[in-house]
Amino acid sequence: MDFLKKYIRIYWKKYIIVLIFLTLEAICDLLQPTIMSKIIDNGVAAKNLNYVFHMGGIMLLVTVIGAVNAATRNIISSRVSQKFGTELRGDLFKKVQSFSFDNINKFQGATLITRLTNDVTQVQNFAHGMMRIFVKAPILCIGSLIMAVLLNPPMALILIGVIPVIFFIIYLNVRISYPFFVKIQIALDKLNEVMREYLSGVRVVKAFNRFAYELDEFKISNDNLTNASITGMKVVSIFNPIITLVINLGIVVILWMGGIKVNNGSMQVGKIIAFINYMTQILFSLVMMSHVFTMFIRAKASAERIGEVFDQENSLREIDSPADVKNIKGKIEFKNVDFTYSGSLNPVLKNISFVCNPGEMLAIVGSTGSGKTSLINLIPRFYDVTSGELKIDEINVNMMNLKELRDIIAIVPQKTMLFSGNILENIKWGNENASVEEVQDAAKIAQAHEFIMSFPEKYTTQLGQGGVNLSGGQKQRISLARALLKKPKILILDDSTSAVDMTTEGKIRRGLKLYLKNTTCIFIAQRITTIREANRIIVLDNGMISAIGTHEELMKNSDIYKDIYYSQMGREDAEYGK
Ligand code: TTP
Ligand code: MG
Repeated sequence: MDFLKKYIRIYWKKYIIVLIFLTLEAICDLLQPTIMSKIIDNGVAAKNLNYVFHMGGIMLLVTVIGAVNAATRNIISSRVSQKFGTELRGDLFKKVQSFSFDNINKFQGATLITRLTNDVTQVQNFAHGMMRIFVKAPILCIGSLIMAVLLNPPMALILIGVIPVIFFIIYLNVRISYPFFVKIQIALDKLNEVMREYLSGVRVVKAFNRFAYELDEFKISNDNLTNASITGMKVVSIFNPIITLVINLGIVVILWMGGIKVNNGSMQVGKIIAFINYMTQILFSLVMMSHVFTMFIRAKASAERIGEVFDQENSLREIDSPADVKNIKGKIEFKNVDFTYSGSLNPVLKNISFVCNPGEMLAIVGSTGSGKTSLINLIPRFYDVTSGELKIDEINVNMMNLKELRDIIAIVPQKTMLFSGNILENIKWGNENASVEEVQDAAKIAQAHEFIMSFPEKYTTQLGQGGVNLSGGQKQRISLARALLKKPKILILDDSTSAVDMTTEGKIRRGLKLYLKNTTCIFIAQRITTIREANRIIVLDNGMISAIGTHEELMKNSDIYKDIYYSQMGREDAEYGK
């Protein structure tokens, strides 16, 4: 949990200030019962009204000082803990942003989100708790004990008998209930997971009428959470009354012994009341300490989960003095590249070697799962090659600065991803400083301009999360416009017109040809009409290059390519009546 050191360095001074306030607050609390006993014994019992007023004034003053202290301390501690939480969340988010795909894949499902939210809150709560009760409780406990001894040493013996018993009960309570609280946390995690999965897949759930199944899943998780919570609460509900019982027994003993002492004149009533007050303060502080302890255990588990994120070493190493990429022309070279996803045994790409010259248009075809997406993901270093070399203009991509490398590449991913905001903002991801004309030009090439203009709000049309209010083909075209606006040296299209009709695709192709004059373009496509436009075509089969060449060459010497061609042309001939 080294990551906490940073925040300790930042906040220790404020923490000390809080501690001073806390100590003053505790001292005020400790003085009150004694002052009260004096009022009762020397004022009320002796019928000395002046004394009552005088001491009453002092008591009021002590209370006011205590309250002012508490308020100030509360303001500081709330601010500090909130700031700490904000900073911790921010740092975590930054760390997660620096993650490679490999790193992210290691954290399954929603756990990164839970860590960023719930876990940070747990640690933050503990930090706040430390500034509220952590030091005050021991001071109150020990202080009350000292005050009680000063009041009447023989009676203080009762406390010395009662406190260890309470200590022991609290210890048992924590020991027995802690595992249940861990279970509650796990059940909660699971419930979140089911809920999130349902919400993200709600369309499919509805389409397949899987409500009953989802309901069952939810019911199981929900019941688990209920059971764990009930058992946890049961333990707490047994122990809390036992603690109260013990303390009340103590009070009974004090009253009994006190009664005898008052009767024989060796002790005054006020002192007994003060004594009981100190006893309850001790109880209160012990219970507080047990709360802090539970909070500590939960925060510790959370801090460990957060620490795991911070400890993740980025699987993409960056070198200290990266090569200059300013004059990159866009030649791409794969040299004996093998690639295996981490955690998997089978290589996805085997011995891939090819060169794509600057300005060339290279197509990749192959059946689903043949490794096309995996191959192009290596170019912007979404993943690192397992062995072999991947060079751009004779420079190994590992020698480049990641940001600079990704600046020269634009990619239209297979799975379109748009973000909340309007269309203009989404396209401008490609280039924040682009003018409206440039955005429109890019949209025109991507054949998006027309449909965007048909919306009532045109380019300022708001997109729902992930662009839910657009059709698949519309999303793809906006995603393409976004990449084109970047004016990259290397453009990568992963099946990015698969949801666009053939006529529109033809238009996009013609626009791209003009646009791409000085741009290297690698694209993956399924339709032969699209592929044959490329300067060269790679036929990928089961992670290996089975053939490479122009359309004409492949028609002569690649059986796989011929198969693809005939299977489609038959269909397209029919469609076009050729
Ligand atoms: P892909 O490279 O995704 O195959 P593809 O792009 O050729 O297929 P499609 O036409 O359907 O888009 O996958 C190749 C293999 O790698 C496949 O067996 C799944 C596996 N794989 C992973 O294990 N992890 C990943 O993140 C990806 C993308 C693929
Ligand atoms: Mg793919």
